[in-house]
Amino acid sequence: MANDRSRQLMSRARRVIPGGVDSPVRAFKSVGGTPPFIVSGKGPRITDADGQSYVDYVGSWGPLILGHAHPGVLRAVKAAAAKGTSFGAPTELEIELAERVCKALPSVDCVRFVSSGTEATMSALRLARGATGRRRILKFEGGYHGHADALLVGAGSGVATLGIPGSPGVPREFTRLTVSAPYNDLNAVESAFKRWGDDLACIIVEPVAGNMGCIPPEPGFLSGLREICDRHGSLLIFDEVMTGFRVAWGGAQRRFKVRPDLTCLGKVVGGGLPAAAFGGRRDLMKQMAPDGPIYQAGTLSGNPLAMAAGITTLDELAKPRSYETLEARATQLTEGLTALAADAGVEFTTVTLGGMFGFFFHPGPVRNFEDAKKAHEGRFRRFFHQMLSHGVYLAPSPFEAGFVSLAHRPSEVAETLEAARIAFRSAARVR
Ligand code: KE4
Repeated sequence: MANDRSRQLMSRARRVIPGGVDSPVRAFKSVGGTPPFIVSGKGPRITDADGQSYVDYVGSWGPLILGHAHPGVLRAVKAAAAKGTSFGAPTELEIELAERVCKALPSVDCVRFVSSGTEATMSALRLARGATGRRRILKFEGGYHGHADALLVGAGSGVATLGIPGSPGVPREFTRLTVSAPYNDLNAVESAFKRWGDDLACIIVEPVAGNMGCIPPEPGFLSGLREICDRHGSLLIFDEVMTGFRVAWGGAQRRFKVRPDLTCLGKVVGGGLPAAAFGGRRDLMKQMAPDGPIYQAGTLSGNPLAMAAGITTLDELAKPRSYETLEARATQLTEGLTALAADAGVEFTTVTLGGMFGFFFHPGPVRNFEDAKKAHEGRFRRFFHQMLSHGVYLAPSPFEAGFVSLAHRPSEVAETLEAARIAFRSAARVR
């Protein structure tokens, strides 16, 4: 499929932007080829610079849960913009969105808006360390919480290991206080607490892992983390940047009935504009400046346009049956894919939670990052490009999740499955 215009744009972009992209995953390094430069989106579809349109299952990595250019969101953003785009002063719109977040997530008494998920998790970690007076944090291998230094930790191997820098430029001193354990492994977490328990400020976890493919928590995993934190006086942070308002109205904490001490939100909460948040117990949040001593700030935090988009998005999602519709659409897709993979004789496993899904070219089960890395990358790459050339836009990495929106109809899924029929046959030929 000719993507001449995107190729031209990519060579121009690379002259002034590293890798031609403002976020690495967009460069298609995991799958090869030139990424389409997108010019517009409408509902479940996006259109690229060569005029090719795609059924979109990335949705800007999660935020576009209502679909692209939702009329209500556009109206709200235009109305807010007509009054000015930013004031650096308190506005009522921030209260409106904060009240909606606190009502939807019972564990969140109080919330602060920031401009990215990275800022949300970075701030939540500082609060956990400041509130407990402890230095160490525990995360999970394959868990991604944005690119703050302490969280850019290479996956350790084996049980619980001390973090090793996951990127040049991150000094070992910055990751030595980060403990890393395999996802879904409570024994590893217990052994970490045996060794460092009295210095562990918190556990930060994606309650559904969405950055190593999509891996759900095993029964008892999240409640086990809650119990371990209570036993050791550590705080439990749910990074719901991806799962918040995605897997259920009250996020994964509502779906799995486990109450974290702090929650990070992003993506959906900003309705496609730059907004994220961290919040939780009032006794913790009141320690944030200016009420308390723990500092955090942001020029564009609570930006009125992003607040307007977030408010409209949450109000749409709050309508009856939104999550049943999202889950039904995602299930129609993953069940169809599973059947087609079987027809093509391809080992394949899928996960569906609310409007989020994932798949692996792997017989299953996929419990953690080690398992995910054993999936067949060559078949993923072939499948990805076959789907792209047949008008279906999936995440360009096997270590990402997929997203449906309320704009995806059964007809888009049927169109997707038609493309998948061909794509699986082609993938089956990759040994
Ligand atoms: P941002 O700083 O990208 O807004 O959020 C960081 C973040 C935090 N926590 C979780 C669970 C996340 O998934 C993310 C960001 N997700 C990636 C996609 N897996 C964003 C896409 C990108 O990096 O370009």
